Amino acid sequence: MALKNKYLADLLETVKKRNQGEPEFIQAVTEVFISLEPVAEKRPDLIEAGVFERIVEPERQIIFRVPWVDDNGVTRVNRGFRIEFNSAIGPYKGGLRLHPSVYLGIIKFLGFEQIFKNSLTTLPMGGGKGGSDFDPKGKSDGEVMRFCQSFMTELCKHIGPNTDVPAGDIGTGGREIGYMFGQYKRLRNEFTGVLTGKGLTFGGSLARTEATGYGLCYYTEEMLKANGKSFKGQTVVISGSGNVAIYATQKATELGAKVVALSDSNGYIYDENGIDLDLVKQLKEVERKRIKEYVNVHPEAKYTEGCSGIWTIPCDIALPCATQNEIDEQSAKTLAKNGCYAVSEGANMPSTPEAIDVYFANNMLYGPAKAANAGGVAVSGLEMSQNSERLAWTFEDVDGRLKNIMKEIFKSCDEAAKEYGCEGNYMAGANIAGFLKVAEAMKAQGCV
Ligand code: NDP
Ligand code: 2IT
Repeated sequence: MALKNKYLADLLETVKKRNQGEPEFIQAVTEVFISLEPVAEKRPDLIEAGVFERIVEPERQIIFRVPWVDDNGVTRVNRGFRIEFNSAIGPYKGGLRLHPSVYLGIIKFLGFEQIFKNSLTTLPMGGGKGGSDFDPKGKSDGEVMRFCQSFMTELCKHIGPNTDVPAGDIGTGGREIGYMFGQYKRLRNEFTGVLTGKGLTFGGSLARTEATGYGLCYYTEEMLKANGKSFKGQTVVISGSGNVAIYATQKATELGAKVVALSDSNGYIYDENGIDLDLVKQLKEVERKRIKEYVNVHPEAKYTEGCSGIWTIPCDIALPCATQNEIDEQSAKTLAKNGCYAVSEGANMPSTPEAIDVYFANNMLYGPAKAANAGGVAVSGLEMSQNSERLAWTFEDVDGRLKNIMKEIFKSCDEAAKEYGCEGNYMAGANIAGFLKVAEAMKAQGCV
């Protein structure tokens, strides 16, 4: 799909020139600009205030060396990033990704999307993202700790509970957040809510671990309900087997669905009886093993090498919860051909633009990442509230608030889509609703 609005088309050319070699970032900006065409037509005041030009340029980009010593005494060097993208509606907020594929373009696409996602949560959080090309896989706890301490030694100069509040993402879970929090506290001599996703004994929120997966299912259930459907009795395929995938499996099952597949970057398992989630939790959360080990306990299930094959499994609903661009045009066509009628995104930008075109061409329901996976950062926002008032809320309280927030997010997407003439296109609705709040704040605060 090409941009028809000349102003946005010209600006996109500038963005492309300025950010060469960062295809994921260009992909994210292009999608948002296409959605914002009716806004640019209706709101010349936002163009006059330079909001579109400013929102595609990070407020600050921090890139740093992360040296650490491995278990053999050898010095290793990784690259650390923190992109402080937009602080119009609150302190920068967003996760830290630790994965060998991390480079500037990945962190910028994630930070850019975080602006709109955080705006949709209704909570006061700006957009940011960070991470490193460090690979925690196969490293000892000691190596991970030394990396995290070195990473935080630089990062602590740039973050703070009212400035920038990082959290987890791929490769960054409770263990990593714990090591980073300990180092921040030691260096700054401050016990503050500077990170979210903390352990429950030192300021973490109940239900943060579950929040992204649960929130994805709450959002998806709202979308299904609005279209006369529900999870009940449906067959669901979920990619990944990390934090988001595990708790999406749990909630989808609770809501009456049967989840039949999970994956990791090596391959996927298919269990037609429904996934044994206790086993997956033991393998992934406790033993840090590969998903293929599942078939050692359940020989009736099938393991297949290669992760993209998971989309050939017939299902009613697909929940991609692994990584960016994991569903391409061909996989989307296969899903549609096999009768899948809804795709809702736990991962960030898991569908290529061509895949999204296939969803719309086949009248599938499409829950876009910025809205559908916002439950994680929403509960991070609730963790910040609890830290500020030095109180801890119950699981039921946090989960109840999460459910309401996901309902509100769906409503915002639905209403914005209707108001701007694209009813049922929740991607456009999410981009428009998320953008407008930030844009009003940027305009009101002047040219900063
Ligand atoms: P985890 O590290 O817990 O799990 C990631 C899962 O995705 C693993 O199963 C991993 O397999 C798989 N995966 C990662 N990279 C690739 C790849 N290049 N190809 C195939 N599979 C891959 O991360 P999360 O569950 O936290 O994150 C999953 C997705 O959800 C990400 O897109 C993240 O940005 C997004 N997200 C996370 C939130 C959170 O709160 N954690 C909030 C909102 C979105 P393997 O073990 O083989 O690497
Ligand atoms: O992509 C995301 O929204 C996250 N990784 C969670 C961010 C957060 O600050 O909790």
